[in-house]
Amino acid sequence: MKISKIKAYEILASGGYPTVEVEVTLDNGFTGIASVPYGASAGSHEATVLNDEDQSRYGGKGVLKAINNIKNEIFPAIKDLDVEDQIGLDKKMCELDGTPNKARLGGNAILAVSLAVARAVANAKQIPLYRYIIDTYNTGVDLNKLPNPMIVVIEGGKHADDTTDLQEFCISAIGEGRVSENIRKAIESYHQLKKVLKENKLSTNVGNEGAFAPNGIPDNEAPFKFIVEAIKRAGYEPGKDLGISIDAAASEFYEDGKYNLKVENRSLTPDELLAYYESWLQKYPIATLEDMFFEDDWDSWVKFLPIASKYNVPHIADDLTVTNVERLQKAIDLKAASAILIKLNQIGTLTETVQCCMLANKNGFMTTTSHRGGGETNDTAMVDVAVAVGSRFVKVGPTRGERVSKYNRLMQIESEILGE
Ligand code: 2PG
Ligand code: MG
Repeated sequence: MKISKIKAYEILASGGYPTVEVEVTLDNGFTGIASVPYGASAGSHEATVLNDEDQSRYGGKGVLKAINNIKNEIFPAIKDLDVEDQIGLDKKMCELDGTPNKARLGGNAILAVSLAVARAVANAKQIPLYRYIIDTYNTGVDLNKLPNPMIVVIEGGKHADDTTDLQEFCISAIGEGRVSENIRKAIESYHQLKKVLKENKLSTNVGNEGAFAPNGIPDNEAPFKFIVEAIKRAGYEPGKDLGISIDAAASEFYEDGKYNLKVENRSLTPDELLAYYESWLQKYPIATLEDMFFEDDWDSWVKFLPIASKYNVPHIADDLTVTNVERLQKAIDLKAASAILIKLNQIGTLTETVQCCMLANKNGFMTTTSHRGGGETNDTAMVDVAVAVGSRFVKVGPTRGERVSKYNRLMQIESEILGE
């Protein structure tokens, strides 16, 4: 099978700026469509999102350069390749780009093609995308254990104004049972959270990811209390059925060796912040922690891991590792983290994403596959990847079409696997 045609064009992502969508047609007539998201609090080591920088269109955020790169460079370079060799095809695009972070052709251009090709081949074989990924990379996953929801319910940081310094507070399903039931439990708790916030005279407007962004919140600790209350009111047991996951996205409030907690009007040293975090671990049913320190503050990551581990809580690396096997290997060697967040567009090809997950699995690092906060699309490939590599969680917001499409895909996969 070879590619006979590639269409590439701009579509709008949920943040209101354009992103790349690609439709690949194979010589047997089968097609695959894919689009890519972008982050709001993107790590500095991520693959490049190539924007036009033409101020006359979308404030410089158009993606026509990336689209032209697909048409004029990528398509000619891959059109004679065997599309069933996804690994070779992704490698070819990386070589063609020639930079360590896909800065020349754009990570957005390369990833859209990588995923659209995989979809087209899966369609040609008449198998679901997750099945194609399992077969292509021999992931050896146990499909009896599907990823559980990690639902963002309160957001702050770069995702919303005048609320917590920490970027995300999530409800994670930690009990056994069907994924669709676990989604229900977490979402019912989210509905209760709305009432709890209102009773506390806090706004229930939502942020980038469809989670509540309560203005006037007193400190970064308050969300824990509200979420515990919400889980109980929904009729579930905090710490048993559902736990709390947080993503500090600490790079966003780090400056010159200090962590500035604006909402609390204080600036903490890494050691003071670490002690603050430990007090939360003692008090609240925390399921996972993510990016609790700045993306290059390796010392604090290393110091913090034994503390998180003492409470059996995985510390997930996101901006620290950016779905990149080299940075993941460093985190493994230094014992800086115990889990990794997976975002396809941080690295820019399907193959590199799956290879990163395989390295994580081999080293006992739990994976959580995640949406993006800046602009998401209705593409659900991240869920198929999560299923195919055996991620423990998928992290996605609770409302808005581009978010619920991910949970809906997960429930569809569950139903398909159960033969319903
Ligand atoms: C994160 C993500 C997703 P962004 O930090 O985990 O929630 O945010 O896409 O803005 O980097
Ligand atoms: Mg993060």
